[in-house]
Amino acid sequence: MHEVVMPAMGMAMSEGTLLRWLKQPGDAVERGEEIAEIETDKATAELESPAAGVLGALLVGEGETVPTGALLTRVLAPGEQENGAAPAAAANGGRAAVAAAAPAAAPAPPPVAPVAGNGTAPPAPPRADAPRRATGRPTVEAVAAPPLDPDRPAWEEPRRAGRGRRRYEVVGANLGRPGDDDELVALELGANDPATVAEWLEAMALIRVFEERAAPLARAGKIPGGMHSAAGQEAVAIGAVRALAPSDIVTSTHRSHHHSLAKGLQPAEIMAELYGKAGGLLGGRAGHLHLADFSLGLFGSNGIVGAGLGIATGAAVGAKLRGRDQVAVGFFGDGGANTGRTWENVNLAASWQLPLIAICENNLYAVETHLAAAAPNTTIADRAAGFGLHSVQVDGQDVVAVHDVVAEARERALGGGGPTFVEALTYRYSGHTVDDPETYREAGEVELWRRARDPLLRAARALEAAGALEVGGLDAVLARAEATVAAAIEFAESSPWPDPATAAEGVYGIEVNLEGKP
Ligand SMILES: Cc1ncc(C[n+]2csc(CCOP(=O)(O)OP(=O)(O)O)c2C)c(N)n1
Repeated sequence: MHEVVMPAMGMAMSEGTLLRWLKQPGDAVERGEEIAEIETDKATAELESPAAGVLGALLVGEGETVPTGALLTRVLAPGEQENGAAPAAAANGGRAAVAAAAPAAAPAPPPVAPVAGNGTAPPAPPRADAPRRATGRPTVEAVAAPPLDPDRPAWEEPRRAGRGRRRYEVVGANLGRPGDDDELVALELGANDPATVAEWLEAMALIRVFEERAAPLARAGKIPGGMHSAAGQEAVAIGAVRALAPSDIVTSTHRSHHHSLAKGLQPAEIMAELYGKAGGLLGGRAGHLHLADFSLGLFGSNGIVGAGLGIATGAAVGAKLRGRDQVAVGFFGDGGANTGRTWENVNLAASWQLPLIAICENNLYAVETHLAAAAPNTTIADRAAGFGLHSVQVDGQDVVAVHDVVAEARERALGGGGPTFVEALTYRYSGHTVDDPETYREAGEVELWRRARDPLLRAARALEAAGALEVGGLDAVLARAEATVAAAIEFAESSPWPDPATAAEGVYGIEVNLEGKP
């Protein structure tokens, strides 16, 4: 017989909480197999069986805090009885055993909920009687992996998040991939003023029209160097940036127009920049991979996947060292979330409690690779939670939900509560670039998202219901955006080409003698 006690995981640890039993009395266990989750004031950990055998009575209930050294259960040899052991109540200072040793008397297993993730319903709300974690983080909830359906491609199957625990917050309804019969659902305005949300709709419409009018110009070669359209992802950019102060820092990705427009760049200066014209934001030298305006707090789009988050982390270090009321937001994609540097930054931000908001736009694809083909745990917010920072999975097609999550994250950061990780479930309507033949998506997939999840339609529907937009008023909103984008294209067309004599200007940080003369 082997006794399992609450371990002392540090010199200062005097007690620990038993969060959840992973095994029940009578269950066969292997040596090293996890039998319970425990929590100290510093960490959550799995408790392993000290030997192979059969689990005895559970002497401590879920959610109970006991001193280190307190007997939790025993591992018995097959056929061995617990009768000869010291009475459990005496061993634990009068606490009664919580379950009998016989399997028939074991408590019913906790209810299961579907795992949250793309393509499934969000987990059921936490059980009312579930133990609260001492740290105030989200309640631990049991989830179960659904059975795999051999007739469906592997990547369509939602994956189990973590080890059956939900360590992140879920915000918003209608998350992830729509079902075939899903209908569009208006978003909830919550405490937000309808007039404010109406402005967000105008801003999202501008992004949509900008992308849709720029795409054929890129295909026609007017915009050189390709183009990554963010059509479909407008709510992530507008929801997030509208929750920031103008002085907050934003870093973008290769898919950069929505972030840049949200942060205040003008459509005409972006369009002329994409054309490579002198009237562009950076004189036609930057293109869409280097859109930056430090005066707006836009610290650049970036051609290196995942690199923008590092710049945002640096900005967050700067804000903290200077004691500024400022946060930094780093956007990246699900592909970016599969790079090591992303997690180095998340870990650093969590360790140093930086005012960083890391926003992963999970649009399901990195070029042609579906997320599930690249990572077994497709719930990126769950991965992030393992780094010990507040992590949220939000409906990225709901501008209000994104706004509210980022506003709360900003408040948390400025209050000294450290960084937040946000996984926004979204979708790109275009291919990876606008020239992408898109052979990797199922027929009808894009239409399904447009019909059932479109962020503009969902906002418009809510505003109509609130009386802040006349029924069918989205057409007028889009018409205004069309006029603005048409003027931007006209500006880009009529802008001169950069003077070749200025080609080296702005390229070097120090003066360089290009002619090689002394
Ligand atoms: C470090 C690095 N690796 C690979 C690439 C090539 N590349 C450009 S975009 C991209 C996919 C990025 O996917 P994701 O981060 O999900 O963003 P999305 O394109 O979906 O917005 C890749 C692999 C790159 N630019 N940088």
